[in-house]
Amino acid sequence: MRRTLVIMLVGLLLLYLAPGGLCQGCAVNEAERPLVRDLQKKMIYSVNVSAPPNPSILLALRLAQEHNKRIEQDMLNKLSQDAVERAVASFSSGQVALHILAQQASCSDPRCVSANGSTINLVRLLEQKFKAELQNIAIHGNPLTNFYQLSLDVLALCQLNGRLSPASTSALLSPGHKKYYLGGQFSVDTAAVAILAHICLQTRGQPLPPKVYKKIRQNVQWLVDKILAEKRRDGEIGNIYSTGLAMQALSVSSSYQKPGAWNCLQTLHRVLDKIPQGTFKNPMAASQVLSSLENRTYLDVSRLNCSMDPDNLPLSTARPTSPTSRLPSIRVTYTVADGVNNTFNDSISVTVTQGSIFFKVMEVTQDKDPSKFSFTYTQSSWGPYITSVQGLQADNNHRTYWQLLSNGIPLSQGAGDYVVSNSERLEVKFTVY
Ligand code: CBY
Repeated sequence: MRRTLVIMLVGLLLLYLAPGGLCQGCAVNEAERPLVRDLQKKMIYSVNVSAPPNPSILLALRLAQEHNKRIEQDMLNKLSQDAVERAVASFSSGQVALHILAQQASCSDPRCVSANGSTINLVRLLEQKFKAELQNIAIHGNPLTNFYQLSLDVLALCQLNGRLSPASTSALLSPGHKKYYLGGQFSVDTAAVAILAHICLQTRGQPLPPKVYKKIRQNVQWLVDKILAEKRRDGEIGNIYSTGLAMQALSVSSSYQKPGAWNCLQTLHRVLDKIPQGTFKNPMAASQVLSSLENRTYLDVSRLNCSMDPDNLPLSTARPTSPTSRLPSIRVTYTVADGVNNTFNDSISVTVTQGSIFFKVMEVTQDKDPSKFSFTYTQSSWGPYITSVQGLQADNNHRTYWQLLSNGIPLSQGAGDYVVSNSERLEVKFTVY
């Protein structure tokens, strides 16, 4: 009797210490499934006819366990149409990569995407866009976009057996401050996607020459250690918005971690706890966290079998609407400042209704005093991205951007999501990253 007990305890201990630790079984249980369903529905309802379709959303829905086939097919058609119409001229390399992954996850061939009588080869297009990124690095020292997108590019090219040299790729994604740090802060998001890209290189295609194999292992070890160093006591890794990607990366790199280095279930529960608080109401945020809740990663897209999918996510036709009520006013101060050359620093106090977002404050002040507070923005997949204030433009080649702050602390949400509070000191500051 005692022997059986001892064997059972040893067994449990071994399970705990096994590579990946508690992560075997690090997915939601049936009781938690409604939270995942909630995220899926939010993503589906967020689809807006006037905004471009978002490949990250379809990618995440395809990696989920429950499906609504009609909606997924509809999204795929819209993405194909968008790719045919806009990809060559206006997609960044990372956008092409995400479109490729979304197509592959839908069991559709990214080399042959058709809509309205036209066809495009997204893999060839990505090869060209990736080349342009490398040329920009050679000329300006920076890619056209950033190392997050370069990692997405490598991941997509690797998964689709596109043209890619493992030797130069491992040099490209090797440790480096300018690659993996944004404004002095280690970018967990970037490192996470880089890990997925490296693991793909390790496991796909021809066996690697020993030197390249070693280099890849060194890169991954550095990236894993850096990510683990960003782990917080509450289970978040980086911040809550990088945690989903970090979970994907750590779950495919368990052989690089010391036993017990990461408690996957703690992180999973931290994320689940945040869902009812509306933390992932931005559909892009939801898309980046969903797959980790199902214990899936972007490396799984090539393994999906679409014909086996259940069609078991029914949706009510009525979209949820938020109640409208009269809200009290609040007062905030708003500052715009050139923190790079110190050419201007202007402040104003404004009144907005309670529950207003940062972007609203910017619009109200622009109307009040356009000479000081005029700004421009572009619509990104995350929402409005501020590109200039008082005519001063953010410039990727100079690594400048408009940083959002509250009471002197950089925000972890964009202008379209961050809800402001009474007597808050808001600032938009020209900064180098
Ligand atoms: N996607 C990309 O190219 C973006 C990659 C990313 C690392 C991204 C975060 C990570 C992700 N998971 O998607 C990223 N941000 C980058 C690279 C950048 C830089 C963009 C310029 C470039 N080189 O391409 C830059 C300028 C440093 C940057 N992010 C700025 C900002 C601020 C935007 C302010 C503005 N001008 O509107 C802001 C708001 C930070 C601030 N306080 O000013 C910001 N980023 C935030 C908060 C975020 C997070 C968004 C979270 C949220 N809920 O809204 C982020 C997830 C993300 C998007 N940035 Co950047 C990081 C995080 O907090 N975990 C590829 C494309 C195809 O989709």
